[in-house]
Amino acid sequence: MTNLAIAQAAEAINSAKSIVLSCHINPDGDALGSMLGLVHALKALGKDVVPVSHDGVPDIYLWMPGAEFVVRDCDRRDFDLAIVCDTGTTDRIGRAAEAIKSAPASINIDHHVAEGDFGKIRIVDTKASATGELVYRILVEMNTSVTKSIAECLMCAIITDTGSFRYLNTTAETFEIASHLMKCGAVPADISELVFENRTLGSVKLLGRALDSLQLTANGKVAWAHVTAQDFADLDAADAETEGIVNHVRAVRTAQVGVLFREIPGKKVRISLRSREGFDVNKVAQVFGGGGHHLAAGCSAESPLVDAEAAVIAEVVRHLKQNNSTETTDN
Ligand SMILES: [Mn+2]
Repeated sequence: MTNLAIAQAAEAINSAKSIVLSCHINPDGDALGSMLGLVHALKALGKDVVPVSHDGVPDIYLWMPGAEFVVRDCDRRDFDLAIVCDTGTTDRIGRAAEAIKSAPASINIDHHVAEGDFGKIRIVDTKASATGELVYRILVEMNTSVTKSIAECLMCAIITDTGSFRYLNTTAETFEIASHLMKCGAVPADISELVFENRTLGSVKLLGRALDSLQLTANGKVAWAHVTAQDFADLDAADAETEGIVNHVRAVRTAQVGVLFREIPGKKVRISLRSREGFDVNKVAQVFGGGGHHLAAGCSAESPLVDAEAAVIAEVVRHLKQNNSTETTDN
């Protein structure tokens, strides 16, 4: 990504009258925060703006300023410009795809590793901690005044994707941007509480079930756990309520990789992978048709839970062995 692309994006936004925006399915704080941060800026410019999220706005993000503008579907095909946040492919935006594809101009704003090639203008930087950082850079280019609403949306994007500034993707620039957002009215403590300490009872109990199932393999280097369809039924909980559980799995001292399996009714298994520096979980996720980042990735499998577990853990162990043999050769 270049400064030229940012200038082109600002130009495309300035010349468009109607703009459709979208983000990936099962949206997280970064997907929604970056999309809504833009929405506020575009509305202030008098643009006709429609943000579309296939899965709407999950409960824990409903406080976000502008959440009320988000629609789950859009029949219009008359937009001048389409903007997709936090994914590079229209395969991951669900029902928004047709409206997005119909616009003559398009911008992709993303930080995922090689996730597609959507967008005539591509603001893609895998070193950005969050898509929200890239949105911030565009707003600066546009001389947008960062209102409290914009600041809260972008702060939420950064807080969620950096695990509250703890993950390796956090850079000096992340703090510089966050510092400015705070001066513009976003309070990180409030946002953290709204996002991380705002769990349903079912969600906290699911954490208990998952941790109870935790197992170690490969001399403790791989920690893995699951939530079964029975757990979801017993606790009347949904898959969205498993968010963040995988981080507890990886927290085991010896674990280089943490994996959480969720058995979704209908025989589908969703898998989240987290690693420490030195192990690229994106490579494992890609083997199963998924993707993400080096330290955080996901995929799914259409097989019974035990089979999905066996296949994914075997692949993780295989990559672990490969890593170790590369290290030995390098020495
Ligand atoms: Mn993101």
